[in-house]
Amino acid sequence: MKSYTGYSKGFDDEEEDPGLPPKMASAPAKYGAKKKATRKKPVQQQAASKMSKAPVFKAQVMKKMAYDSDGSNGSIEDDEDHDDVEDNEEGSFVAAKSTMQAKSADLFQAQRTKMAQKAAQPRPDTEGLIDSLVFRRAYQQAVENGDPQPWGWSKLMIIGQGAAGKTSTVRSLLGLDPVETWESTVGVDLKVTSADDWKQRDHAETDFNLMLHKAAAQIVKEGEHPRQAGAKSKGPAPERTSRRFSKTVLGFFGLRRSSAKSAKTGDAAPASEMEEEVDHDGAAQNAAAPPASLMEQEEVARAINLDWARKLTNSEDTPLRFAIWDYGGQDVFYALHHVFLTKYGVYVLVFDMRQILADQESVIEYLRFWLNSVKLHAPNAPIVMVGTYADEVTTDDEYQRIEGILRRDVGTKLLVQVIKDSEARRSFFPMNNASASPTRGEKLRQIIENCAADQDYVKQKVSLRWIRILTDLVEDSAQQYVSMAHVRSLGSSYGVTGEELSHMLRFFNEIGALVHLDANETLSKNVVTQPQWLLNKLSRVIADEMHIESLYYDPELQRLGLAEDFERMRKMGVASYELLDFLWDGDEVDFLIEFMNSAMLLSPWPFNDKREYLVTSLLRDDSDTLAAEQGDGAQAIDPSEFEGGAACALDFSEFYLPDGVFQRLVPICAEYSARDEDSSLPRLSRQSAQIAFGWNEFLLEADHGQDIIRITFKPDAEDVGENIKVIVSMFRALKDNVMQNLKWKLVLFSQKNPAQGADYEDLVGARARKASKVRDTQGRAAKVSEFGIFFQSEETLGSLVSDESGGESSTSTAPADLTQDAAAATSEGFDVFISHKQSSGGDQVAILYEKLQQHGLRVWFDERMPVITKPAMEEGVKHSSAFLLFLSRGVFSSGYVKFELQTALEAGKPIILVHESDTQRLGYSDFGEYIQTAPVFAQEARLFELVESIPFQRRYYLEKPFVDELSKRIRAATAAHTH
Ligand SMILES: Nc1nc2c(ncn2[C@@H]2O[C@H](COP(=O)(O)OP(=O)(O)O)[C@@H](O)[C@H]2O)c(=O)[nH]1
Ligand SMILES: [Mg+2]
Repeated sequence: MKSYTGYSKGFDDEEEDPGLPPKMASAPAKYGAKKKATRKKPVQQQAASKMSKAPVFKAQVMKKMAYDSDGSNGSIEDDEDHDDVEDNEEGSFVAAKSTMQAKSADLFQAQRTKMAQKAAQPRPDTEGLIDSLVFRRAYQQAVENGDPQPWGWSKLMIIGQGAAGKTSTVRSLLGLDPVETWESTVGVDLKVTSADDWKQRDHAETDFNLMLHKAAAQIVKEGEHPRQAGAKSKGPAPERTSRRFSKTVLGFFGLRRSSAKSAKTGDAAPASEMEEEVDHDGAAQNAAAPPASLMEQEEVARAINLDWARKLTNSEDTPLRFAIWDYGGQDVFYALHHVFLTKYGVYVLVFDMRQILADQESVIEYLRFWLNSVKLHAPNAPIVMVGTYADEVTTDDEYQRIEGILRRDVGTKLLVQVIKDSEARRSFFPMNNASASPTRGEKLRQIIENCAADQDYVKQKVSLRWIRILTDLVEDSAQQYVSMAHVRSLGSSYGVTGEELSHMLRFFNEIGALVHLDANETLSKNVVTQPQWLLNKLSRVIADEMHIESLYYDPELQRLGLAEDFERMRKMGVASYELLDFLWDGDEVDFLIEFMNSAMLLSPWPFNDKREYLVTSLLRDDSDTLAAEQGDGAQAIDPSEFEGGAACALDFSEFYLPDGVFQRLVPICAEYSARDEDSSLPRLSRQSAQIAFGWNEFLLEADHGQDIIRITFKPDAEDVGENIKVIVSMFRALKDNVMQNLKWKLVLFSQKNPAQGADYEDLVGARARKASKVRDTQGRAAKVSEFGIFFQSEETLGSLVSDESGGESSTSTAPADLTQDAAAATSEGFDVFISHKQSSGGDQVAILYEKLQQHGLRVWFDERMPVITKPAMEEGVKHSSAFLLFLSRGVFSSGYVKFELQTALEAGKPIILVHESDTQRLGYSDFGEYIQTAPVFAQEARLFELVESIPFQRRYYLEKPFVDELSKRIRAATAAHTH
C-alpha cells in the first residue's frame, strides 16, 4: 500500500514557506471581479442573457502564446462526432499557436535535457537560474493544458443509529478531545480534513494551487527522463487535453455519449436523409469559447516555489483528503439517503458494542438496515464497521461474541465490501472514544486511508480546468449556492462548456463536492456549493419532535399567524407555502420545494385553495389525526371496506423494502388522485393510505416485515389493470430516480384464495402458453383462471409493468388512411405544425402525432405527409394555427428545423415548445444548451423567454396529463388565431 502522507506534509509546511503561493484570495483581479459581478444573480435569472464571451478569451489565449511551452498541437482532441466545425473555425488560430508551441517546446526540451545531464554532475552556480526557468515553463504548461491530476478526494460517511458514537468517532479521527454530554446531530454535519494530519480545516483549501504544483512537478520530472521526453515531443500527449479527459470521465461513469452512430440508427426515412446534408452534430460546440488560461502569468510567477517544487518532483504521493459527513440518527432523514449516500465514498458504520451484547435484536436490525441502504445506493463502496465503547467492552471473549453475531445474524461474512481486520480476524474495529489520547483514532485513520487510496474515483484524473472551476465555486464559504448561469459563464471562461460542463457537475455531485441535480429545469438552475446549507434548510422541515421543539414557541411563528400551519404540518404532514417560506427564511423557497419534490420527499397537496405540500415523512402512525384535521366528512382508513377486493403487491423480499418507497409512492398517488374530481380525499398514515383514482379506491400498505407494499382495491373497483399500471409506473419513476438498484417484482393475488400470490411475469408466461396452472410464490400450483381480473384490459393496456411508450415503435408506421386525412386537411389548414430533428426526436414526435390526432387535432408532421419539400413545409407552417418545436439533442443543427422556425416566426405563429426530458438519452441535462445553440434569429425573437417549454413525458401516469396540457395550449393558440 502506498503511503499518502509524505507529499501532503510537504504542502502543509506552507506556513514556514514564505515563497509559497498565496491562497486563492489573491487570485488575479480578473477572476475576482467576474465573480462578484455574476455570483449574486438570482436563480430565476434568464440564462439567455449569458452568452459566450469567446472573443475576449481568444484574445487572452493569444497573449499567452509566447509562454506556451506545450509540445502538443494545441487543438482539442477530436471526439468522434464533434469538433470538426470548431477546428475549421479556429484553424488559423490553431496553426499559429502550434508553430509557436513547437518552438518553445524545443527550447523547453533542451532545458530539460540540460537539467537531466546536470543532475549527474556537481551543480554550478547557475543552477538556480535554470531551475527557475524550467519550473516557470512547467507551471505555465500545466496552466495552459489544464493537465489532469488525480482527484484525491473521498467522502467519508459516518452512519449508524443515534447515540451509537458517530460524532465521537469523528472526534477521535480528528484527534479532538472526547465530549461527555451527548448532543444529537441534526441531519448531517460536514467536516473536511486531509489525510496528512487529520486536522479539521476549511473547505476552501487551495485545491487548484495544490494540483497545479503537482502537475508542474510532474512535467519537470518527466523532463528528467530523456527517453520519455523524446517520445512526447513527437506528438501531442493524448491525455493532455480536457476534451480527451472528459472522455475518461465518461467511461468512468459508464455514461453513454450521444454519438452520431447511436443517434442515427433507424433513420431510414427520406426526410432525415435530406436532413443529413445540413446536419452538424458539432454545432453545439460552435458556441464554446476557446480554452482560456487558468491563471495569469504574473500569478504563475508568484506560484513558483523552487524548494518546494523540487521536493514535489521527488514524491510519488498523491494527496488524500476527506469530506466527513457525520449523519444524525433521526430516521426522518432516511428519505434523503439517495441524495447523500452516493457511490463514491468510504462508509463507517458505527455501533455501540455494549448494546449489541445486551440487545442483539434491535442492533442487528439497524445494522442490517444500514448495510442494505449502502448496498442499495453505493453497492461497491467499502464499509468499515466500528464498535464503540471499547473502554467498557474490553475482553477478547466479548469481541468474539460480537464477531459471531455480525457474521451469523447480520451476514457481514457475505458482504464483500465490509472491511475485515485480518490481523485480529474480525469484521469490525473496536474504538474507545472516551480516551483522551490523540492516537486513539490512529488505527481507524490508517484503515480509512488505505480503503480510500484504493478507490478508482480517488485515483481518477480530473482536469485542472475542472479543479479551477470547483475552487472558484466553493472557495467563498459565504456563498452557499450559485446560479447555473454563473457556473456556465465561469465554465466557459475556462474552456469547459456544453456536455463537458454537465459531466463535470455530475462528477462533482457524485463525489460530494457540491450538490447539483439535473433531473429538471428548476433544479438544475442552482448549484449548491455548500451542501450543509441544503441540509440545514431541510432540517427545518424534516425533523423529529425533539429538534423542532423550539419552533413551537417561536414568537415569530405566532406573529406571522403561522402557528396553526405549523401545527398542521407536524400533525398531518401538510405544509403551507407561507410556512415553508418562514422555515427557510425566504431563501430559494421554490428551488428547495423543487429539490424536495424531485427527491420525492414532498408533493403538491392539491386538495385546498391554499398552496400546500404533503411531506410524507412527517405523517403519523394513525390516520385519525389526519381525518380529524381535514374536518368535514373526512374519515380514518377503514381496511374492512377492501375485503374481497382484487389485491397485488410490489414485492421486495429478494432484497428489502426501503423506507422511502412507500413514503414516496403515497404523495405521487395523492397528487394523481386530485386530477379527478370524483376522487374522495386521500386518508393517510405512516404505513397505509386509502386513495381514490376517480371512483376506484384502493388501499396501499407498507409491510416492512414481509418487505412488500400491498395494493388492495375495493370489491366494486373497475379498472383494476389500468390502475395497477398507473401505480407501477409511479413506482418505476421513483425507483429510477432514487433507488436504481432496488430489486422488485409484481405479485398478483388469487381472487379466490387471497393468500396465494403468483409472479406477474409467470402468469403472463402461463397465459401465453395457454397453461391452466402456474407455480405460486411458494412453489405450489395455482389456477391461472383465478387471476383473470388483472388481465381484463390486457389488449388495451399491454404489460402492467412497462410504462415507457417511447420505447415501443408500434406507432412509427403510419396507416395509409391517416396520410390521406393529412392530405385532405391541407386545404383547410392544420391546428399545429410539428418541427423536430429526426435522429433525436423522431420517435417522440411520432407518439405526439398519434396522441394529438386522438384529441381531434389536425397535425402537420412530415413523416405523415405525402409531399415533403421545402415549399410544402413552408405551406404547412403558414397554414397551421400553431407551431410546435420539439427540442431534442442537436435540434438546431438541423437546417429544416431552422428554416421552419424562421418561417413560423416571420408568419407570427404562436410557438409551443416541448423538450425531451430524459437527460440520459436524447435531451440535454442543461436546458441552457438549447438556448446557447439556438440560431440568432430565435434568440432575437426571445423565443425561450416568452414561451415556457413543456417536458415530454413517457411515463404512463404522466403521459395523459402531458398530452392534455399540450392540446389545451394548441387549442388556445387555434382559438386566438381564428379571432
Ligand atoms: N465511554 C464511552 N462513551 C462514548 C464512546 N463513544 C461515544 N460515547 C458517548 O456516547 C454518547 C453519544 O455519542 P455521540 O458520538 O454523540 O453519538 P452519535 O449520536 O452517534 O453521534 C456521548 O455522550 C459520548 O460521549 C466510547 O467509546 N466510550
Ligand atoms: Mg452525532
